[in-house]
Amino acid sequence: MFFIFQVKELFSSLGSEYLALELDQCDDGSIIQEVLFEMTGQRTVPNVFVNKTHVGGCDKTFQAQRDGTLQQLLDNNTVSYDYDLIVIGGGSGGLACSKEAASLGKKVMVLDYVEPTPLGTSWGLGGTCVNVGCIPKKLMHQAALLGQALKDSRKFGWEYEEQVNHNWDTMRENIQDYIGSLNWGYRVSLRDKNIRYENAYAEFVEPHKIKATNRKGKESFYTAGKFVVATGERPRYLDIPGDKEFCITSDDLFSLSYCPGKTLVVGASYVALECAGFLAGIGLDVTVMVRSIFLRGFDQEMAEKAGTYMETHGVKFLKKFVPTSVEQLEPGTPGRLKVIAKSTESDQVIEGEYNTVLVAVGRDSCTRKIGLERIGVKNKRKNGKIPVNDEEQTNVPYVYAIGDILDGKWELTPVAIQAGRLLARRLYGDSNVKCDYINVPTTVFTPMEYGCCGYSEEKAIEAFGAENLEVYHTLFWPLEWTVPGRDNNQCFAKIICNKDDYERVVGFHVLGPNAGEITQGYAAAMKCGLTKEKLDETIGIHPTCAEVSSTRPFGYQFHSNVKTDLLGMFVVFSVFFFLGMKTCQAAL
Ligand code: FAD
Ligand code: NA7
Repeated sequence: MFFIFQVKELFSSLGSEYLALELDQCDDGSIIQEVLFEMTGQRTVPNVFVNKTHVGGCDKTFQAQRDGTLQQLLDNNTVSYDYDLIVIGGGSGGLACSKEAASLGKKVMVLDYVEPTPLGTSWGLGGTCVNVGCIPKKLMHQAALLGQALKDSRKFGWEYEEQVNHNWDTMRENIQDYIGSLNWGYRVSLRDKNIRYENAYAEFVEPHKIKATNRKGKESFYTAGKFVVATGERPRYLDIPGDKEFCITSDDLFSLSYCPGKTLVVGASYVALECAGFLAGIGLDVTVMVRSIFLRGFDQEMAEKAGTYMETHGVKFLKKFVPTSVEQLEPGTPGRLKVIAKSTESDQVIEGEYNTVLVAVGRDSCTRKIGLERIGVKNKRKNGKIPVNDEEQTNVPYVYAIGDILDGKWELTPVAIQAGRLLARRLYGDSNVKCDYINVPTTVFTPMEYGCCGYSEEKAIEAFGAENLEVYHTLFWPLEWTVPGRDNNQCFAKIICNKDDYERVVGFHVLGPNAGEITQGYAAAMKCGLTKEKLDETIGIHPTCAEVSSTRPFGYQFHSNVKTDLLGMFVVFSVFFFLGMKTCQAAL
């Protein structure tokens, strides 16, 4: 009975209709059993047929499900679908997957719909990265870097009399124009590939079928053999009085029609720190309210240094506080807001006045209102994330998921793109290459950029044990910073090596200018199995920051004066002796 139950459960979860003939309840059950034995050589139940093809008992049915043949048999049903593939979500992952599937000759539809923020902000095709993520963020970071470059330029001989000011409207308009051109480009590329694009909200209504509701509320229904869910995430709110009425999120910031003025940023992860960094960089008065630590999940030594650099460069921090209410004192663009916050460690209550409050306290997966439960796709109750196997397949075999909504995977554009492309190639090409989620590089674009690949020191200790790790680190001074006299001994790099495995580099971390450009190269080397020895053998490019680990081995400092070198080394050595887990091969 248990096996029969299991098989029924399987077909239910696949959303497949089935007919169950209970032999013990049929008058001629024993005759049918004999006929089945003659036909299939199997007398036991369940005895499963799909579209007239014999599959077998419970084990064989589950085996067929695992190797995909069950799905093929189900797909061979005479049912014909409107599309081979429907992709829900036209962001980084969804666009990459749909374009690849179309290139492989499939009939594809993409649906993308942006629900406006509580303040009414909306945007075009392309998803988070292009509209309200990586692209505007990096461009505004660049605006801040240019401000710093202006300051440096006098030391390089540039003379100018006029007072230099930053104009928010000019920056926003030019960035939004560029984004508009990208939105247009995506639409054109979908059309060029004969992909049907609908600007409509999609939800599953029954197996293999979605409802699409457009901006005017018009409903249409479409079916497909396979579905890819790539609906991404949206900013979370604080759930305190006044947050949705008066606060903005990153979804509003980049197209804000006025300069935000004196700003409170709530949250301390990368979205929060990056936004705080560039707002301060363009000259605004910025405070960050930090509940506990900087950059949860990242290497904490690096995170602390990135935060400290911000602190010494004009960003204020309210540490160990959380807001409890936001009240409007005066409407306007910007208006005036009063924020009340309480300490996480004592009864202390504080209040402050700001023009803008930017909430960056995490993001929620857009998976709760898309009818997953109607077709049996499981998602995590806590965060809505969708668990998938190593082929991005959900528990319902014809439904796949990619990008930010995946459980336990990286929330990064290149990861979503890679997963989407490879998935389409596996489904419709003859590839079996899976997305490799290990050693994914990333960069936090704080004023001092932080690039990393592989394990943080904390995670490496958990994975390998402190006694099996060698951690090399160095402070460095970019050549370009010397003449303008910018901070010495602030840029920092470290590598974490597994002593048990030929000192293989399992973690790379760098804090300094162009950290993203540097980290990308190290990521490739780590993919090839980089070891400390190979790193030492590699000749650097001089004078660059990337040579930090090559021209001089880790533990050395360069372009710095002896006094601060010694001080830096003393600090490093103190940490080493205190914690008893780091090795620094220092020499001058
Ligand atoms: P998304 O790009 O979010 O696309 C999902 C799309 O689906 C959206 O357009 C959404 O509106 C739509 N949608 C949702 N539900 C439905 C539905 N039911 N029907 C139709 N359409 C729907 N990553 C980096 O790699 N580098 C960075 O520097 C970086 N910076 C970032 C900065 C910020 C401020 C933020 C918020 C994110 C940043 N990211 C960065 C992360 C990156 O943007 C995401 O990892 C990436 O966009 C995820 O792609 P996706 O395809 O999973 O989802
Ligand atoms: P994260 O990485 O989920 O971080 C959330 C941050 O917000 C973190 O610093 C939290 O502090 C803080 N937080 C969470 N809730 C609160 C409340 N109630 N009050 C104050 N502070 C709070 O979110 P991000 O938005 O930065 O990034 C999410 C992803 O989006 C990221 O991976 C990118 O790919 C894009 P904590 O450390 O928990 O104390």
